[in-house]
Amino acid sequence: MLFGRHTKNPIRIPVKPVAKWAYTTCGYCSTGCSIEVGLDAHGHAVTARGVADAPVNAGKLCLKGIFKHELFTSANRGRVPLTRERSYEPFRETTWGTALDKTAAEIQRIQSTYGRDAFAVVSTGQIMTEEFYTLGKLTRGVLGTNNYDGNTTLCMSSAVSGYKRSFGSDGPPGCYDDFDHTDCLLAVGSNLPEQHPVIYWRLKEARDRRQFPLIVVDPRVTVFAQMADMHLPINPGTDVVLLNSLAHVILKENLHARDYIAAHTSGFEEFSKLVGQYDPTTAARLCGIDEDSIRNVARLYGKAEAAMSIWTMGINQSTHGSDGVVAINNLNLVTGNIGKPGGTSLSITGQCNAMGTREFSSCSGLPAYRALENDADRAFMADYWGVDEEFFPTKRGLFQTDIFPAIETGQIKGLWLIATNPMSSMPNTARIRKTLEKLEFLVVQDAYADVETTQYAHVYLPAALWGEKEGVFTNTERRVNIVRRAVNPPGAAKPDLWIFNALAKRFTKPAKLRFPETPAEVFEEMRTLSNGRLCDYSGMTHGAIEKNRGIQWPCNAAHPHGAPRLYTDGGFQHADGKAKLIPLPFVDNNERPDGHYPFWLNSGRVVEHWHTRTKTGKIGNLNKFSPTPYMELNPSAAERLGIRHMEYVRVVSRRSDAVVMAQLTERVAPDAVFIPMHFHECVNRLALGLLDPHSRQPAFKQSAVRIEKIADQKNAALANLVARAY
Ligand SMILES: Nc1nc2c(c(=O)[nH]1)N[C@H]1C(S)=C(S)[C@@H](COP(=O)(O)OP(=O)(O)OC[C@H]3O[C@@H](n4cnc5c(=O)[nH]c(N)nc54)[C@H](O)[C@@H]3O)O[C@H]1N2
Ligand SMILES: Nc1nc2c(c(=O)[nH]1)N[C@H]1C(S)=C(S)[C@@H](COP(=O)(O)OP(=O)(O)OC[C@H]3O[C@@H](n4cnc5c(=O)[nH]c(N)nc54)[C@H](O)[C@@H]3O)O[C@H]1N2
Ligand code: SF4
Ligand SMILES: [Mo]
Repeated sequence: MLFGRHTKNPIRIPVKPVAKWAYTTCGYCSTGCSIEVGLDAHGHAVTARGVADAPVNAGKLCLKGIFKHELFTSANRGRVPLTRERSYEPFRETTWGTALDKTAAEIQRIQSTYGRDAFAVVSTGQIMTEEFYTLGKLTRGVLGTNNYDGNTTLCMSSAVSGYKRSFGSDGPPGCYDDFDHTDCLLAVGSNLPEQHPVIYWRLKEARDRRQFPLIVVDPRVTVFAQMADMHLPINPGTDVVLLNSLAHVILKENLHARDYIAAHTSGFEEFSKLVGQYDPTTAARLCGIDEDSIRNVARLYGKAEAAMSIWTMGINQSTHGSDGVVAINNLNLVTGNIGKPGGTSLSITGQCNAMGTREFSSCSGLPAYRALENDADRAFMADYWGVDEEFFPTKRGLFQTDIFPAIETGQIKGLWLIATNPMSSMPNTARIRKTLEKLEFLVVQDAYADVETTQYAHVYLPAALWGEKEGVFTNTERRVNIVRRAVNPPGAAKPDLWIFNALAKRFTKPAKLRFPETPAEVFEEMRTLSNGRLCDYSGMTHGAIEKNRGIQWPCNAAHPHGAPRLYTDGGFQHADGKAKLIPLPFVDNNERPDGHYPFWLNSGRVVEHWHTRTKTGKIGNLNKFSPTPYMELNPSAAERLGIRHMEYVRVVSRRSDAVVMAQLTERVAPDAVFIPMHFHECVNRLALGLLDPHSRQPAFKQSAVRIEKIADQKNAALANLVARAY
């Protein structure tokens, strides 16, 4: 097909002969777009398209989705299992039998020598729910280690913790359709147009139709902030102060929903006493938003017929991450904005299946939001799986961010990493490197053989990717959608479900405990055991999910087509059926800029890349738009330091240093810089990552750095190359 000029250098789009379309759900972000992969007559993936009748994306895809099928043939996919005795020796290619026998033997050796909890499992938000459920069964029911967590501790754990504290359970109560009903939208610490482009498209369409006010709270002038009616450039890490102050004004000016508060919440008195201290004048000094703007936003929110809040990592990744979520819930509870069209607290989820792990992986509890701390829940699952109830711990074990220090101190000796790359994604990576060196045994299960963690692995297990296997993902709005197998995995790579099952066979286990082989059989178990729970899948099947292009839980006899919202009747999951209003005193405990380290270091994402770039770094059409580790720096600060646009600079924190290219932009304040998280040996060498006390999530977005000019730009360019070599 020819476009534009037809004679000189015409644009040619090759014809892609599609013989068959395979239905899938995108495996990058949690928007949950339906994608069809186009296969040619030989079964090769040649193109992709958005599914026109899908309720989430109505045919739209962002650029990551458009090029996602290129992953199947991308460089350095793992094709064969690898082993070695010591982590400084070269790997040897081996068979699945040998690799799995060795893994099982090492797990048994470590557990029998040092105790069951000395072997830890850290997984992800990026495999299928059937795989999560099976891994949970293996870990809780067979291995019996309580040190089992996922990278969701870097991502959603503040949202989970905040939902549990406020409503008595995890589970985002709203949906994308709420944009079409709201009269005011507050977006806190979220850059929707870059990180969830198709959710942003839904929001923009709704605003084009109904012109409701959009307020964006972010220290940075993001694309989203530029699209807003009002941008509140908050001081880093002080959102709780702003949110307390909004509640202060709402109560003071009598804009709160008295009847709703009386009928459906507890704790109002202590809550109102605490927010009484956060008058706009006092709050303005702490959070940097002037008092008139605070009053303005509070009035807009309080007077709106329906108002909603969305948030992402600007809230979750903070030392007050869980409190920030609770503060948002408080605001919506006092204004009666939970469970009604356009009135909600909607956490925008990160990874494609961060929701699925929360629902079924047993990481922090037991399947279908069951708790280890609850006797009846333990008894139910013990009976359902056919394991001894005493085998389950009675409270959750270490979070991911506490597992690494426990390796450092020698309490944990072996580690299994599944679809996560902590050598790049954890704060203070130099320390993580040292930590991994200490392990007696590390097994890495990843779709890419070049993932950094393999440098310290004793066994590498090559996994199939999205589209090479089947199963379901749950998106931000609780919609369960399905991925069908489009192509075969490369070489000997296997679906994670197959790997978990094959490993389970190598352990002695109770006679009744079964490990079904197909995703459909596993789904059947999940469906049955979720019956009657908040995340009720009992009315779903794989077939119905595909037919409807996703179904929102709860889906059961009462809601045969799924339900768009939770808590519509004002009943919550705490024992008294009420939601809790929780007072949130603000404690200022971040590492702050000072004379030695005068800049706030902020980090996050760009639209083209996915996390540690194991995937997007290898897709030409994505990588070429953002190939270089860079830093946003305000031109006035640059002038003071004598730094020119596109010069390489050295950024130094109390942990380590990194070389980045300076991009001069007013997007960041004169005392702040922003570095994308995507590059190895870059921003996470610098980040401190203080932990939230409730969720143990790191404050990736608040540390202090200084900037040094580099005289030798040629050498600096080489140092910068190291970070993008992967
Ligand atoms: N293109 C792309 N999309 C993705 C991902 C990806 O890697 N690439 N990853 C997915 C995942 S797992 C996640 S978790 C989401 C993350 O999605 P987002 O949270 O939207 O993305 P981030 O860029 O991490 O951070 C959002 C904003 O938080 C702001 N922020 C920093 N400090 C503060 C603060 O103190 N207060 C407030 N209010 N804001 C602050 C930052 O300036 C930044 O603009 O994106 C998902 N989507
Ligand atoms: N400084 C800073 N650091 C951050 C953040 C930040 O904003 N700033 N954000 C944090 C957040 S929100 C997140 S979610 C984390 C993400 O951190 P990570 O999870 O460590 O990053 P990914 O690159 O997504 O790693 C996923 C790995 O899984 C592999 N993989 C993909 N699909 C499959 C599969 O189906 N099976 C298997 N076995 N492997 C697969 C990929 O190849 C990749 O190596 O980073 C955190 N780190
Ligand atoms: S918005 Fe998210 S789910 Fe949709 S195509 Fe882009 S990366 Fe995939
Ligand atoms: Mo995330």
